[in-house]
Amino acid sequence: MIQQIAFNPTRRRSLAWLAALAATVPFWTASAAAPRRIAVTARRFVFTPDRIALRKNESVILELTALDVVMGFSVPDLGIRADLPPGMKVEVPIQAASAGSHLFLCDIFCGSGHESMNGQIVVS
Ligand SMILES: [Cu+2]
Repeated sequence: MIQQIAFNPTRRRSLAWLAALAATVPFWTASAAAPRRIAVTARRFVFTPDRIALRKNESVILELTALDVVMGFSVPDLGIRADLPPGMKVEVPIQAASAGSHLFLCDIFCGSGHESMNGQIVVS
């Protein structure tokens, strides 16, 4: 017995629609991806790490914790700053639109040595 499959334009349209929908799935998952989290500690007179590498347009959350006294965290190029009360995790979202190197620093005087308390965010 030979079964004949008739051309069904409605079915063909629904398959095309499904294929188009499936093609968008990677974009959904990319945009819904959770931001990468990077833990950063601050203590007199150093940030650890003092070099943070990001990809351009990558969505990142810095989890900043001061270990001893009140510190400030500032990235002037990116318009970012936060107070860091000791022992409290402070989340700072960051996303750099262009490649380059951006200085970050402590902007609250925390003792002799404060002036050299800085690091680099390197975006590639
Ligand atoms: Cu300081």
